Amino acid sequence: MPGYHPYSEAEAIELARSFPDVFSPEAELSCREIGDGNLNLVFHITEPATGKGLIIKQALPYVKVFGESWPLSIDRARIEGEALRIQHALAPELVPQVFLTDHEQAITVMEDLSDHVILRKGLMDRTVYPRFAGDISTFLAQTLFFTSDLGMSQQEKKLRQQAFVNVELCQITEDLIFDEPYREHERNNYEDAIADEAAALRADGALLTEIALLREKFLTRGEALLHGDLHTGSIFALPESTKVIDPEFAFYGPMGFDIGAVIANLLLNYAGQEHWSADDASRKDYREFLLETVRGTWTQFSAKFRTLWDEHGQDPVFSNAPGYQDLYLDRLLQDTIGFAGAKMVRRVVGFAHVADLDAIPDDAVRERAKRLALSIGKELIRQNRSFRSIEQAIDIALTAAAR
Ligand code: SR1
Ligand code: MG
Repeated sequence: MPGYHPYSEAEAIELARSFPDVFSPEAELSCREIGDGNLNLVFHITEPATGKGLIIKQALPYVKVFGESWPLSIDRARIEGEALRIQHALAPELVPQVFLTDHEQAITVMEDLSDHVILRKGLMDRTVYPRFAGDISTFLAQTLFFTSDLGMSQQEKKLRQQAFVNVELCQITEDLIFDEPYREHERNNYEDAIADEAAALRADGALLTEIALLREKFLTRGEALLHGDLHTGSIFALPESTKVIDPEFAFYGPMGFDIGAVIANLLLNYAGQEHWSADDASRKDYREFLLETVRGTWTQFSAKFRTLWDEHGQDPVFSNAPGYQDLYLDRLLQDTIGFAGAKMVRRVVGFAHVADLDAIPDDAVRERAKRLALSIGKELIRQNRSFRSIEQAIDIALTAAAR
């Protein structure tokens, strides 16, 4: 990494000054390092006098939450910058604008979105996002369709796949989602209170087979350019706006992995609603909003994806084969459900968790919420290949919560 070094706040301010369209030359700027994810530095530079701001994100050469003994390629910053540009072109209202990428310093300079809230926090505060299902389904349909063999030149797609070979970040997913939770591993992380659940995962042959099938799909199916880590910490939201950030895990993979990530994280928050008393009417209301958003994400995605296919399909064999589109969408729903389940399980017993569950202060309630998340996740995994409708996922969540 010749020349690379992690930036100080003073260096971030200096870089920000080279954006005269945002800051005037004499501006008083302030800077805060606000990175709360697992991997990167994120500087928020603002000019208090005008309220204008910029975000400067820099990849560290190791996993920040683990330490320098877990090295990680900074090439992920190049991948993130390129993915953001492609996704912004396909869904301009839903992805921030990138102003600069510097591959040597692993830096991406982008639009300030600090008026938005990280969706995970918004959901934990029980904010209702009426636009979210519509927005995220548009993001998913546009980015997945137009980067796939259905919606772009199949020759250009092969060339693009080369630019998105993301070996180390994919390995994180392969290990943390499709391997470690299903065996004893030093990186697994669960409370003693649910050790029985972790042991049961390791002994559940039918579940292990489904995980093997999902792992195989993740490893081998280069269907579209994925975001690759589309959890609710990778989304900024307001009730009237949605912005998808952080595609450093981008690679060519199975479409259902992105759709499943959204659904999994809505359902993790659904399980986290145990925090509120069962007598609290707003717990029921908020869960209804979450399930409606799960339903809307899939139904609106599939309708938009079909329309794009009908209007912009590039492959006459695919477009002219009777029933092929239906079979494709059926299989995509099944993949989505399987990946959603795997993503729920890993957030309870694997290395990296979610605050929707971990931040519940009461031990007994937190344990109940984690058991609920596991029960929904396992059922999604078990049943994924027999799914015909998103309503089955809603029924699984309702039944598990009623127990
Ligand atoms: C080692 S990184 C842990 C997790 O953080 C990222 O956001 C991904 O979800 C990854 O699995
Ligand atoms: Mg991230």
